[in-house]
Amino acid sequence: MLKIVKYNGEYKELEEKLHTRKEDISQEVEQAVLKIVKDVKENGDQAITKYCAQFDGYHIQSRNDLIVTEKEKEEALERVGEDFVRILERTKEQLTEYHKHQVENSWSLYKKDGVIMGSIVRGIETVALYVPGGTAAYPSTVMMNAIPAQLAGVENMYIITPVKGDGKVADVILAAAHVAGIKTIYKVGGAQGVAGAAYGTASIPKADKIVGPGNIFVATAKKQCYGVVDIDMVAGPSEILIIADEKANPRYIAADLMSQAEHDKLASATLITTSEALAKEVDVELKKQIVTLPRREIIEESLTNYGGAVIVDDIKTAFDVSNALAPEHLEVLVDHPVDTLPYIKNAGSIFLGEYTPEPLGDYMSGTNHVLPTGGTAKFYSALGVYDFVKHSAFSYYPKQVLETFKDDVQKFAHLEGLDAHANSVRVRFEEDL
Ligand code: HSO
Ligand code: ZN
Repeated sequence: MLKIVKYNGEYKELEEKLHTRKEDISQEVEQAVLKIVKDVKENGDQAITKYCAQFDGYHIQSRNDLIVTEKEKEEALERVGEDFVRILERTKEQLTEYHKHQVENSWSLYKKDGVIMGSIVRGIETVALYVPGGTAAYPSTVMMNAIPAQLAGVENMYIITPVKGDGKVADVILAAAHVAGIKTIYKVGGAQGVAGAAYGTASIPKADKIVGPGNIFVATAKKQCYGVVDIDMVAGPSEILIIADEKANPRYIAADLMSQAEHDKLASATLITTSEALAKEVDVELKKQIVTLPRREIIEESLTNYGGAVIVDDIKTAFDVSNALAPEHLEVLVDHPVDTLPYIKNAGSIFLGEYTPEPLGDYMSGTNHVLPTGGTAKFYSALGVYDFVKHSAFSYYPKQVLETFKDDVQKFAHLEGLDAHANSVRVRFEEDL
């Protein structure tokens, strides 16, 4: 099942294969979404009602139909049971403990001459979290978005999520929203939900940022609304890369490769190892374990198309290849794994040692599971508190300090041909002309 190849000094081929697994946005999707966004922008709730009926079979009669009620939330909490609520609470604690280190303080500089300047860090005021419908609605993703947002000081966070004709939002999503402290949930998704959040309607408050995963229509709508609102990065298919030496456990490697392969037929799972014998053992393990897994068809397809083992001469080469691929998740299964951190340049999230399996990070290690994919870990970071804040610069200059700058600023302004700029400084030091 696992293609085993010897590394030939070239990662172009590997890179190309892994970094082009995108769903192409067709002209039709682009056009259809454009129409929906424009309609929602112009006609608000009326357009939303129309599209919810048309695409989801959900018939909104009154404004109340758009919002999850307290009763619905209570019933959902009861149905999921105490143990799941406890798990969500533990997840919240873990995420909070990790992410609170990302909280950035405002700062100010008091100069000797009386100048004061600095930067104020504030949470984005209103954030909409998109939660997909159906089986791809993960309560863990609700937590991964909500906790950093709260730590950032976001005041209003609400969920938008599609519902079918019965108007039901999954219990696990309502439970996660409850534990994460998200009070308002709108039963609208798709491009119309994104547009509603981006422009605001009579029922849906305008958001300043829209985050969360969604299908091609959602991703396209987010892209089209970017600029009116901020958006998070568009997530590509999941990927895992495992660096292992000859002592690593093939059982664990096989299990971890499949954990990401099961997400999606386009997911990728790669092993880079110094030991061909290990790669062969992993293959045996894959075949053994896959029969026990309900999503084996997806796993098989993604492993066949985007999986593989690369045999390298030494561990240093393994890190070079990994850095070039910039995987979303990187597991390091070698002796003294923590000592390898200096060699890792590009990776969304790094899992060190055999008792830090990637799925721990998907749920409860405390790190975020919203991560850059498709090689974008070269320039993007894991979702964090920093994604939910903005910085306002401030400065205060006393008259005598401005005076020392007045000539230079005027010259600078004249050089740029902006006389009114020069004038703004000059009038402060000259009597009426
Ligand atoms: N591994 C996924 C996130 C996830 N896993 C959610 C389980 N639930 C992101 O790459
Ligand atoms: Zn996962």
